[in-house]
Amino acid sequence: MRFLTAGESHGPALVGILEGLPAGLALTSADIDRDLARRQMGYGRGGRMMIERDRVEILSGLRFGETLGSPLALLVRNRDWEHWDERMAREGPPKGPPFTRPRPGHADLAGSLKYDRRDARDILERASARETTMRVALGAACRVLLAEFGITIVSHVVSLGTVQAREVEIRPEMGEAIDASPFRTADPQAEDAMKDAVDRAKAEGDTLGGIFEVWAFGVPVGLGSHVHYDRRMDGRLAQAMVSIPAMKGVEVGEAFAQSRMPGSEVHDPIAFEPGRGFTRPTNRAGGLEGGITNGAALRVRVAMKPLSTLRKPLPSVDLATLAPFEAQVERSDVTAVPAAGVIGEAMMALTLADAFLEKFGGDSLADVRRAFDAYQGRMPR
Ligand code: EPS
Repeated sequence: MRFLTAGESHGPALVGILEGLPAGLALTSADIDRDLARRQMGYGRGGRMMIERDRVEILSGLRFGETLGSPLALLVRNRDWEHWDERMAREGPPKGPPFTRPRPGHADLAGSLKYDRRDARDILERASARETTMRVALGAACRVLLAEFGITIVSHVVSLGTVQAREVEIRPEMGEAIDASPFRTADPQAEDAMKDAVDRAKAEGDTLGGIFEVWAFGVPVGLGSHVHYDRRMDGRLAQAMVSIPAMKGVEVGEAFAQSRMPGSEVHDPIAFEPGRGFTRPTNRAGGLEGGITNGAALRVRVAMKPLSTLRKPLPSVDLATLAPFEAQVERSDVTAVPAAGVIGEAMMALTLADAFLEKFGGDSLADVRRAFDAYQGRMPR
């Protein structure tokens, strides 16, 4: 399976192509719109989220509600385009002032130097996290495939700024309850402190980062492989997660805490229960051993830096004059950690679906199911 996305934040639309889904999968635009709406939620977003109402248009790959095995092509229009059609015109002379004061922490400066652009808007329009809309749309289609095989993906916010949610056991059916929280936290008691932190950061013209966690339940043993570096599932998930704009760190399970513990307290003892097969009373490994899924739930944590667009800007240097200035102020969000968890789910879905089809791949859903059932049938029980 492979996918491509394209689109600028204030261009007419975002587009994506997902190639490799089997034929015969029941899929609706509502399946995709649900995740698009979830990505728009969360306390701390800015004015843009009041404008956009992300809805997918399915252009190809689907007929009478079933996938055809041909590329799935999706389109999401940017409603804000009507305010930007002149400044983002695809043809004709430039209109409007260029963006010349790069924001520290954003792609503005490195991108402008690399691509030899005088107007950093040429860079920031694509570096914008608006791009993740299409990842979420494509990931939603993968989520539908995974659900056919009993795999459920759930995310939640672990911390926002310095506010830490209490440790709560996450279960597959908790997705809706987590979505009901404006911070997408599984600990409602943390919400007031999170709101205070966002309100304070907003009043100070500042931004907040945080940590979210993505779980995948019902994952079979054997996705990914130990045999080569680029087939290891932990490496693939880390790449997928840190590729989300503003993500700077990732851990499988509780890797950083475990680095300070003795091995005897870190590794999960193995048991065998007739009828259930191999089991583990604990899941400290986060569902991965040797780069292979081990049948336990996958657990990945991702650290997001505070957004780099600050209303109280940091020192910067003008690209045109090379004189010191304060960075340009753009409309932005105070925090987007709750939405980032939804994007993390999409990257989990895209990565898992890819590995799942590598292992059980067939041209039709029925072929995939036969391969899956035969494999499960040979597992010791
Ligand atoms: C973003 C800035 C804001 C965010 C945007 C990412 O957009 P705007 O510049 O239009 O105010 O709202 O995120 C989205 C549009 C989105 O859909 O997530 C940035 O600079 O990265």
